[in-house]
Amino acid sequence: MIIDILTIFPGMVAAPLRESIIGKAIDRKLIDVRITNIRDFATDRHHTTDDRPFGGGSGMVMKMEPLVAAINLVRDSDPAARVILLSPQGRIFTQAVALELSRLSHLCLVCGRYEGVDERIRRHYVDDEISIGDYVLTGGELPALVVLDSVARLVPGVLGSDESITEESFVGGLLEYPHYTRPEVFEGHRVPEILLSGNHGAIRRWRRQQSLLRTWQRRPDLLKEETLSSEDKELLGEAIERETED
Ligand code: 4GX
Repeated sequence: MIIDILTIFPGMVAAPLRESIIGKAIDRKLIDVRITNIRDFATDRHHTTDDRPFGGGSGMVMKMEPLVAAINLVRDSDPAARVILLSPQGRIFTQAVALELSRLSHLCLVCGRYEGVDERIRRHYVDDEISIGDYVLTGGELPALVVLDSVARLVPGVLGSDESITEESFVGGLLEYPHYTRPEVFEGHRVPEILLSGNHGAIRRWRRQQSLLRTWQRRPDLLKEETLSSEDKELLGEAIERETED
């Protein structure tokens, strides 16, 4: 998969991509990340990338010309590239969207700054607009990294067997069960006895029950989506009863 990132702060996206699993995926050529400085496409003496808004008011708007030149270079190289603008006005990014994007051969992530981009960019030069959530950031660079990270880990081969893809449990609508590792007792805090029992059937049931209980407690909105089996309903009922005892 090819992922282009168009930004006026290339250093901000380059550094995190060298680390960890994504860095390794790039080294292994499983993903090809290309970072383009939009400023390189500005043709004026000061390499200007922003301008004052028509109609007046405070704040600046990204200029059309350099941004369109950068987008066109990507499109000309590959008409199949999906050009995505990161913006608070986009559709909300979820695991389902990550899965959708991971099946594409080429993404082009456009990072806006200032008050945003000229409306004609959105309307005529991008294919998709994505928001990573309802809060305001200073630019699209961190959202682009969020999208890249979650999409890249779904590309076959990027995760090793030790970091297997567990989001079926998330796409499927439930939160993860609690995890423990050694030591068995830490400052008096014990690991749940059942995990040490060696009874794999009982462990599987306990984990499912914990997932159900957690989702019910913390994200009841997710539970509504999930159609629970009769065993799930029993497990959840029992856990809720235990929680609300005395
Ligand atoms: N999820 N921001 C983008 C500038 C901007 C505004 C409009 C294009 C169009 C954000 C988010 C986010 C702040 C990044 C405004 N660029 N992006 N920036 N939340 O808050 O994606």
